[in-house]
Amino acid sequence: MTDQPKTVEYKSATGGWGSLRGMGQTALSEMPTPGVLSTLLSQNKTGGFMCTSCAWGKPKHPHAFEFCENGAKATMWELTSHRCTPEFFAKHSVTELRGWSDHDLEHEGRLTHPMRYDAASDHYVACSWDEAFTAIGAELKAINPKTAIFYASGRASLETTYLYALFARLYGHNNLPDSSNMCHETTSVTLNKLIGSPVGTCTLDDFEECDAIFFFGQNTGTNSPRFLHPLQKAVERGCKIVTFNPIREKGLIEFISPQNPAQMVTGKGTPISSQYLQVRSGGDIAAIMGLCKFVFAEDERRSGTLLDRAFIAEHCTGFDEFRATADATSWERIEQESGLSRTDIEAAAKVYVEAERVIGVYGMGLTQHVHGFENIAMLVNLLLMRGNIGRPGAGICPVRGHSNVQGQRTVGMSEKPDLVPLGKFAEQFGFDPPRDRGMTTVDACEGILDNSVQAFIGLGGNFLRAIPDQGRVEPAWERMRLTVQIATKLNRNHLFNGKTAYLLPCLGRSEEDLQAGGPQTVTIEDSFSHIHGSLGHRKPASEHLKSELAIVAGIAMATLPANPKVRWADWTGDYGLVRDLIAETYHEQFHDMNARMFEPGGFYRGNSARERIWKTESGKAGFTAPEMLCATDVADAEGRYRLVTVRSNDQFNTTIYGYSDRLRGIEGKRDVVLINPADMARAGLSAGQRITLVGDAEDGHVRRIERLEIVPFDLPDGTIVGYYPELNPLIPIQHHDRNSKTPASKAVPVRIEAG
Ligand SMILES: Nc1nc2c(c(=O)[nH]1)N[C@H]1C(S)=C(S)[C@@H](COP(=O)(O)OP(=O)(O)OC[C@H]3O[C@@H](n4cnc5c(=O)[nH]c(N)nc54)[C@H](O)[C@@H]3O)O[C@H]1N2
Ligand SMILES: Nc1nc2c(c(=O)[nH]1)N[C@H]1C(S)=C(S)[C@@H](COP(=O)(O)OP(=O)(O)OC[C@H]3O[C@@H](n4cnc5c(=O)[nH]c(N)nc54)[C@H](O)[C@@H]3O)O[C@H]1N2
Ligand SMILES: [Mo]
Repeated sequence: MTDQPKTVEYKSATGGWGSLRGMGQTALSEMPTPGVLSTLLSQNKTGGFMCTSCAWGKPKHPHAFEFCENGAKATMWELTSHRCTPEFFAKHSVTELRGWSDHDLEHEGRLTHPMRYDAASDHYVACSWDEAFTAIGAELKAINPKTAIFYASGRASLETTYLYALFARLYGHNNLPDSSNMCHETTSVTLNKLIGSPVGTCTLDDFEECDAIFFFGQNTGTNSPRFLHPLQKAVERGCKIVTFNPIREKGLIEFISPQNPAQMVTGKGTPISSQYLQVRSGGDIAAIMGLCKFVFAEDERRSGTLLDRAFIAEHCTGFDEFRATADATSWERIEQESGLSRTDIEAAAKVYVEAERVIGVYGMGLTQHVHGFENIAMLVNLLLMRGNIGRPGAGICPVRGHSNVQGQRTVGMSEKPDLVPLGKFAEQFGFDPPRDRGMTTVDACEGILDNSVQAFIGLGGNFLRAIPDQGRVEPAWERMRLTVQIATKLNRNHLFNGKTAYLLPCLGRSEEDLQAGGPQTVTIEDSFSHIHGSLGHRKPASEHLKSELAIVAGIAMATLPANPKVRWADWTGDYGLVRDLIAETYHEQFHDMNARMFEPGGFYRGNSARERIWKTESGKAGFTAPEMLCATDVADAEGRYRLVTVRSNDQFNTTIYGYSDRLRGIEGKRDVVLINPADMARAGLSAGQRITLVGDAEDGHVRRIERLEIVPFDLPDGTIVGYYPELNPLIPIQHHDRNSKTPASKAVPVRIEAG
């Protein structure tokens, strides 16, 4: 082959001066209000406010700067000096704003007034809070509660979320999907079934004791950069990190700590992964099967001393079936499905075998697949073989997304009634909660498409932009009777409105929340089940804002009949009363919540699986014998690619801070498709060429995105990459994890057409 195009990449390490420049660019663009530095210095520290970016743990002994490039961007984005006012909405019609990019919409700044959508003029107009609450209450009273969706994007506090879910149940439904339904719901369902805990078993301390970390499909450098510090420390004390990811993500290759002057000056960072395996998207079941096969073989060679047989006998079910499946799986198929060589997989497995304590880390690369359940189940298998769950320095560690997404599920934000203490709610609030299963995100989309959903309330987020099959759901959205969005900034979802529609502006977490009882604290739960108090100190962006809790209470009061046990006004005045309610409902985990919420490092609500108490049906931890080796159910075919949708280093989900994906070497654009040079040659494509991506699900729906630029990139054959949310219209709604219904945003079947 002649003249293969050079693949694009970032030449420096993660962190370093690049990350400081990244923060500087956001500061220039947002011109944050004065005092932002002191806010940043209190970020993620006891008595300060908890970052609204990712859910990574907050250590007991924080760094001077306990924030990262992307946490700083999130804070500056919230504390922008730009304002999106009624005058702005008078100038621009809603239809006109649909032509704006995600970045430009949010860049208008903080929403300042409650707004009502006026269909006659196609403009948002300012209204009073009273008007909004009364109109929303009247609409909710007029419809069947089972046709309403109460969505939450995982930021709102434990207090607000607890009341929001209570409101839904008092009103009459369990339709409580949250962003977790597009994210780690695969984790909640899989881990709950297999180890009896819907969340990970590790805490931050485990990273100080582990000998090896196996990393699957989580982009640390961009999505949880504070995790780079414990990883760096682990490597420095000899821990081995083995990574499985189709993309060579910079953060997992080399890190320069901005807190380390020597590294900053020399530009020499710490190598992170000792081995990096570029698995095909959807190839992890096969790859982990290969790891397990090697462990079995090695166990035989060592006369049965390698597996933790005592642990397996006492604590596990399904081992023999799993072993039989592993034995029956050929290396040939493993190599074909994973795209990795047996030699490389065996070298990785040697690290597992030599390590006394192993942690398995993962993110969206495992959860967002049609067989996401089996992806995670295979990682559980690998860990269980040597008793790597439920002892110090070992465990399973899903890296959560939104800063309180895990906590929202903990305090009742769930469509699955069996996961919620409904009996306790009944007793505390004197009512009969609905017991039927509510809608997930996918169910909600289907209900909007078939017109059975009448109302949608969004407690934050950008639902319509984050879901799959956006091109189909957008036109159906406007058939709803009522849509309500509680938000800090304008986004695309706000431009699609039901017959009655309100946009309600709320305080951000960094802002002072002053209520009748004085300034209020809120709480959040991090990825490690630690609960932290968060106190905002900044002056609110507008005097017309209300807190999320006050908005939820306002709508609830306008909707529900009076009930002496349900004291919305008192709760709004003093969030401590809500924490007392949480402590009463979830006594074991949240007792004395008010007293404990400012414990350094947060208070731990515990995890039974960590103690090897398995709250599963069998009372044991489960091995799984997967029926397939490939995490997608769309067969390979000539010209069909597996599209992976990912985040850049310059976005938080649908919030696009800017157009610099520095860590992948892509600057100034997001309308790209990354593809490897060999695939380019086979398809006759050249760098810079504009192509069309076409959905290839063969379900009768046309899905196309035009004018995407081809960028040569180091990737496995057949795996191509593009950005979320721009490519969401290509994802079929039925392309979701079979067990949890988490949309499969990875390994989406597509074809490439010229032009
Ligand atoms: N700055 C910033 N931080 C964030 C977010 C953000 O948008 N910006 N979002 C937050 C949220 S809500 C979430 S859920 C998390 C998401 O954080 P991640 O879990 O890191 O999610 P993605 O950005 O989707 O990246 C998925 C990774 O999986 C890899 N991958 C894709 N397919 C496969 C596969 O089949 N197998 C394997 N092994 N790997 C695969 C991709 O190459 C990529 O590195 O981050 C949170 N933190
Ligand atoms: N193709 C593809 N699709 C995906 C994913 C993917 O990897 N690929 N990832 C999925 C994942 S993991 C997730 S979590 C979802 C994310 O889906 P969402 O959580 O729904 O989306 P966000 O982009 O986080 O929401 C951004 C909006 O939240 C509002 N907001 C910001 N701060 C606050 C606040 O403090 N309070 C309130 N009330 N509002 C606030 C702002 O108006 C902002 O525009 O997307 C999913 N969709
Ligand atoms: Mo997420």
